[in-house]
Amino acid sequence: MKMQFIKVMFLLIIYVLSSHLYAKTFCIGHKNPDTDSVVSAILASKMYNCVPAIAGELNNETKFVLETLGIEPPEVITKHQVGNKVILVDHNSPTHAIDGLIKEDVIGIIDHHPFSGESFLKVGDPRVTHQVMGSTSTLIAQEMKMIAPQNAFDSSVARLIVAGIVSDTINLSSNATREADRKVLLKATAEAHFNEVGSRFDDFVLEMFKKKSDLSQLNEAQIIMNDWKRFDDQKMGFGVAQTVAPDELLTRKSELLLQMELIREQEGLEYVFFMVTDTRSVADPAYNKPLQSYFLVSNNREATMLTETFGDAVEDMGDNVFAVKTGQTSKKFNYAPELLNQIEQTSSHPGLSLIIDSQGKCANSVNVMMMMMHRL
Ligand SMILES: [Mn+2]
Repeated sequence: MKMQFIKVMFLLIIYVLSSHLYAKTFCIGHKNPDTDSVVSAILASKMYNCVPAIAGELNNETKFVLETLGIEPPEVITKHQVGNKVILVDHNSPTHAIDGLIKEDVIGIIDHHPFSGESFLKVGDPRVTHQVMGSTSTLIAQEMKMIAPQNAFDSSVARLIVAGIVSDTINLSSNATREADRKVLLKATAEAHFNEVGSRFDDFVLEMFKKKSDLSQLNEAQIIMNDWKRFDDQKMGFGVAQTVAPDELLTRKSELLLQMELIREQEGLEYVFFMVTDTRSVADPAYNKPLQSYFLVSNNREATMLTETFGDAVEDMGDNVFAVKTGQTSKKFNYAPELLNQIEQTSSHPGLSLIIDSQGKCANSVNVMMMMMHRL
């Protein structure tokens, strides 16, 4: 109870600070914004009197969410102006934040990702709200309830909360899901009144999954970097595509593999991972495969690292596809930290050696190099 009082007081202080002291305060999500990060920025803006902002273009899923709910997309900011203040939502470190951001201008962080040494503020700092759970939207929804426990969510706020949680937790199927996510989603769904926007919860969720899966307008580099994080310390890049139609995506495998090598080159990375999560079972109960993540592997370096990290759980499915059968789906809580940990412990990187040979399109490394050079 006492902790709760302190927390409420802290939230009020941040509110007052953000509304009076500074010329402009933004609540902003991470680069390559996803639905949770955009929704969190909008929700935070309602609590802290800050301007909601996003650090890049909206993806298909988020566009659908905002259009359906009749909500204006937040302002896009890609470069920080020193002097403006920011509350970071859904991220905590410079690698994932807008360019030019300095620690002195960060007045708060609300995030569910793990914190590392490079984070702008530390867990335990009163300006930080951090809890391990499935989405930042859950975290902010909890804070809203803390301030006004007896009030129902405004229906438009409730719909946003639903979208943020459903997106980040794969509708509560991801192993990153916590009890808090279930509780808040239940409450928000009851208060969302989807009929007011001509929809139903189930249809809305299904359409979100379909929109997330629609990668047809993107080229292969954009697909890999659509949901992408860099981890500078270990020179690792990690992209994810969640799709209800993995077979459709795999028809573009040769080009995806090639692009992974190009990205390694262009971004100066040692490791490039691209994970495809088959979410069809969530959208289609008759589908007989479980929620499962696969890695597309273009190079022996990643193949070796996957095997060293996940051991017997790794299955080489052939043709550059590796399944990791740990039952996990979460990049931020499982795959990224475990791979980073393993890379850190590896004294020298295994040599680069291309294993792209699917469909004879890039039959040998000379061909691949020629194709790469052609594209540069
Ligand atoms: Mn998130």
